Amino acid sequence: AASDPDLVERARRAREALGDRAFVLGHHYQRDEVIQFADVTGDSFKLAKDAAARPEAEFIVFCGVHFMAESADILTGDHQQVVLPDLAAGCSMADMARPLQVDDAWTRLGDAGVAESTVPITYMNSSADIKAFCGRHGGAVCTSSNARQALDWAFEHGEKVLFLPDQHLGRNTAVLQLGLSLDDCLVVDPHKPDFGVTDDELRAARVLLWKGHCSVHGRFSLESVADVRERIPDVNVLVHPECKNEVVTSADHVGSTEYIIKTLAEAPAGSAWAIGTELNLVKRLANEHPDKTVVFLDKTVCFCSTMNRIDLPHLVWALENLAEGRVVNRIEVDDDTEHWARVALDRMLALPG
Ligand code: CIZ
Ligand code: SF4
Repeated sequence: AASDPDLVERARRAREALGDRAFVLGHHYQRDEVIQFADVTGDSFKLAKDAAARPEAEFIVFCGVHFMAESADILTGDHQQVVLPDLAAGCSMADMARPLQVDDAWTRLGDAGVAESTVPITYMNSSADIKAFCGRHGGAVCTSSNARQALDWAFEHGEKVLFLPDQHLGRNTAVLQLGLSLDDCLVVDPHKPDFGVTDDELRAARVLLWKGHCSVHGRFSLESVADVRERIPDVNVLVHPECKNEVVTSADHVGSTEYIIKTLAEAPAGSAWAIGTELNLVKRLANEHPDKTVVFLDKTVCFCSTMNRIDLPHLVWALENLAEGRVVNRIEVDDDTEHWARVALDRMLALPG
């Protein structure tokens, strides 16, 4: 549906009034009505770096979800205020790893005698608290583009990795990129007594996978792949590594959001692509590449519901308030958490390209 013209006009006016004092970031999974006002688009890590490169911007308006706004606050200067247009835009995956649960799991590893030899690695898609946990315990952050380098680094510093919070990215990286076996991986389930694992299993495993997943990417199945191959015989199946291992294994290509965008840009005219990632991005790619067949890798509609909470009315509300001098929905990470999360982020930034 086209955006309400009155709202578009109000957003334009407020944006103009703010000028260089504001910088609007749009995650690739955002709605078109929001993306049209983004000064820059990207995945969560690129956006946080883009914000840090704009020290003159007093207000960073983050059109994305909560953990991304936290990362932007961590990586930008103290004089820059990060605003999330709707505070209810969380991430179900990030919410699956709570600080107290992770502290308890660490105690559990200690009881089994393996905490000292374990390096915690958290995916960017986690709260600042979990990033700080990794910083405090000798670990690092990773993205879907550098998960392999992060695991290699972790195995130089310990015998085991605790991978948070996405079991699928952790498993896919360990098995498909490091050549470990599925049996080297052990799921740690915060909802089971003793985390669902025995001491012997903890001692034998190489990669401990926190039992979290993305509610969008976790939905694609082997049936989705078989079905699209039947409908479009020469289709290229391209999926994000947050998908289940069996889906990634049956796909033709796997990679981060930025990789998906680049692959489509380089694909020859006339080629056909079924994309296993968030629907707003897939629809935008289909519009941008009318010379190619671009379809969503599933028959059912699959937006990220929390990403979609940021809509034009919320963006207008945030921009108009900022333009009138009221800072609304500020996301601010406390100093101690910020320090340790920054330690974990800096370890990622030091990884070999
Ligand atoms: O921006 C990112 O890092 C990604 C891939 C986000 C997401 O929600 O999966
Ligand atoms: Fe979280 Fe998945 Fe939504 Fe990304 S797409 S914000 S990982 S629930």
